[in-house]
Amino acid sequence: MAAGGQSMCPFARAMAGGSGKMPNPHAPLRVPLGTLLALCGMCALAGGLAALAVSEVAAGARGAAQPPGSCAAPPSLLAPSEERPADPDAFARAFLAASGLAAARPPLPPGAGGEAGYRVVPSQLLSWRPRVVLLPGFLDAARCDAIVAASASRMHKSGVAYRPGEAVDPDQEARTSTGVFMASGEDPSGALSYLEAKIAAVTMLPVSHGEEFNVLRYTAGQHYEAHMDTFDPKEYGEQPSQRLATVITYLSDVEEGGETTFKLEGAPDAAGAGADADAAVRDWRGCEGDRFKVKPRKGDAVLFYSLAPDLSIDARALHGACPVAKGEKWVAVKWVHYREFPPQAAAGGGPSVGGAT
Ligand SMILES: O=C(O)CCC(=O)C(=O)O
Repeated sequence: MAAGGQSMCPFARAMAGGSGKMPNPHAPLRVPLGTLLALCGMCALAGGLAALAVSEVAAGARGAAQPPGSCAAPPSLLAPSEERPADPDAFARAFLAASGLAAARPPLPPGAGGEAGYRVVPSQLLSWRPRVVLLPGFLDAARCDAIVAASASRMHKSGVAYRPGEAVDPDQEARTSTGVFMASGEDPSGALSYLEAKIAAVTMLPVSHGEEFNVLRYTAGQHYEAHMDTFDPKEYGEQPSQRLATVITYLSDVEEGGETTFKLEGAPDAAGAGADADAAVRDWRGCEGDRFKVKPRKGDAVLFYSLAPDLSIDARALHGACPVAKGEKWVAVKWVHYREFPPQAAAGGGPSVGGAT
């Protein structure tokens, strides 16, 4: 029992060094992350979320906290009918309050442009080859719906990028979705601006490096063949910048199909080849077999990097959208460059990339 006769949450006990003392905010934090996550699970917060990256508490979280160490049932964080976080920000606040983390390790005074509190973004590292991270419950359902509503009347056939000299094919079948490019300010609900800021915070790539959102809708049978988000200078000519990271936010569930597939995932080298002959792509469109796929779930986001840390193209980032078998799929795609977008004249040229993939 803790000092006041109140039984302590196992999480809080660990934070206090296992002695049952209340946490000392100045004591070094000795809890390994794995233990922290396991104990957090005991406080019934994380539900089915696979892993946790800690980085936010909204300032309001501090006021809303249960006493650190108390293990009262947290507010329900999963919408029961949908089994997803009803509100990612409420999830973050409740996690921080119930865990005692903010009390044990109060946020430090931020620097210029920093945030006053912690940010909590659950994440699952899906792959290193290429680097792919799942962000479950990244966007709440209401904001997903608002983005769909803001874009629905503006959709037109999606385009693809052409190599210099290649003829534009208005009947191309490589990408059969409809879509629209939207600046965040074009969404009157503010949901796109919220999403844009959250993507920037998580990737640590500034908003100024991102293209406009490409909101896409796939109906049954529609797909996007495997492609790269980068523009290989050998095929497309010299580029002033490249898409470094892509964040695909799923705005709807899909009854069947519609997965984002990475056809060279796991290939041992960044050229996409290597020892595994099976890794070679023979079928650019198909999604059969046990290739690595990310299932669309409303509100989840998947972040992947198309460039290696040395900014060379990682061919393993080749990806596509499997045909929707049943239902409808909506996504908001954000491409983020290693230079500001559009690239400034001083950075070596005009905007010859972007607009379509
Ligand atoms: O819809 C998807 O899952 C992938 C979309 C995509 O790869 C793209 O638009 O570049």
